[in-house]
Amino acid sequence: MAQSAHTALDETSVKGEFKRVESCFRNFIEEGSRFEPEAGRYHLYISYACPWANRCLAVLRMKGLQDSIGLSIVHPTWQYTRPGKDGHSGWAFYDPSHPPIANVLGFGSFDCDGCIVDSVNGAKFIRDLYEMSNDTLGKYSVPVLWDKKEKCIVNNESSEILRMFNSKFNKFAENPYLDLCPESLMAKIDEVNDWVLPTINNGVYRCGFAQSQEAYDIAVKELFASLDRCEEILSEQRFIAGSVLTEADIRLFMTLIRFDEVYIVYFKTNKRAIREYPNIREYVKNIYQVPGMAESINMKHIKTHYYTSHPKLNHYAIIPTGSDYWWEEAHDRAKFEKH
Ligand SMILES: N[C@@H](CCC(=O)N[C@@H](CS)C(=O)NCC(=O)O)C(=O)O
Repeated sequence: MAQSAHTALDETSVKGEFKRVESCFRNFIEEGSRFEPEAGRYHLYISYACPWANRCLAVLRMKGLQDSIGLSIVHPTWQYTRPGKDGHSGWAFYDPSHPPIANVLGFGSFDCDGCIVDSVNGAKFIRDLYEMSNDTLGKYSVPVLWDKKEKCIVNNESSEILRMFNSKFNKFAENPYLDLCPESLMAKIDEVNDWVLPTINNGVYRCGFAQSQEAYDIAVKELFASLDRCEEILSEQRFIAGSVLTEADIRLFMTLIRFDEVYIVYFKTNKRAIREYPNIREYVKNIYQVPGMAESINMKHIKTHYYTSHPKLNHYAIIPTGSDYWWEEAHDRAKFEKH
């Protein structure tokens, strides 16, 4: 049955726990399949703010796929998508020269720098793309990987888009030999993802979107137990799945880089800051400084999105100051390399 338009804030259990619903478009780009890897055929829709979409952008840039896969970037502040028809608010497109916009209650003024409009479909909202693809779930999330040939969403699950970008477009990639999922490390990568996803990547959302003290208490305990586990692992090896950079690092990093600026305040994850973990701190700097990453991170969009998009959580859309950008400083992680 088709569900009505909603957002992640509506995905809670009777106990007040945040229960993320699975993505629904799950086709794969594969040689010889309906969706062939072709240069110029696919388009990626992202928000710089969204950690899931940001993974895809980072890997697109790291692999050097900018000339083969198109890109659109939404405004960080959610807007009403069907004003007067339903109360849904979500991702919207603006030209960078468009005057600043307010949150849905009319508070604040947020410019459109860094946005890229939808040159493929001329959509005004991410919701439009889902409706063009006969969506029935009613949740209009990013990332979206779009097929220009069949005019539909191929996939909206970041973990799968990441794997496609890593291996399916090597014919067109500037860095075809960069492999973030080497066969020899696959079991380890999957094992790390298995605890990082529920307790860290989604763990921060389970803290922030909890609607009961009990649900929050469980989530925050699991989150900090996993951060301690990361700190321990990273005291012994350079990257989270071993001695080389993998997909597991990109996935973990996207939560860590948002932590001190957003989650500590907004999602109440204030037991300890990331910059206070000696090894994780250096690790975050290291990943931020790998080629292709820094230009994929837009802290202004990140902060603007969270603090201005959910009036229930931050009515007046005031954005806290935050710290200096410590992740741009030199790191010590090369100490793990054998000389
Ligand atoms: N499982 C999805 C999750 C994506 C997701 O939750 N995206 C959020 C932004 S961080 C979104 O677009 N939410 C829209 C909404 O809640 O309405 C993935 O990893 O791709």
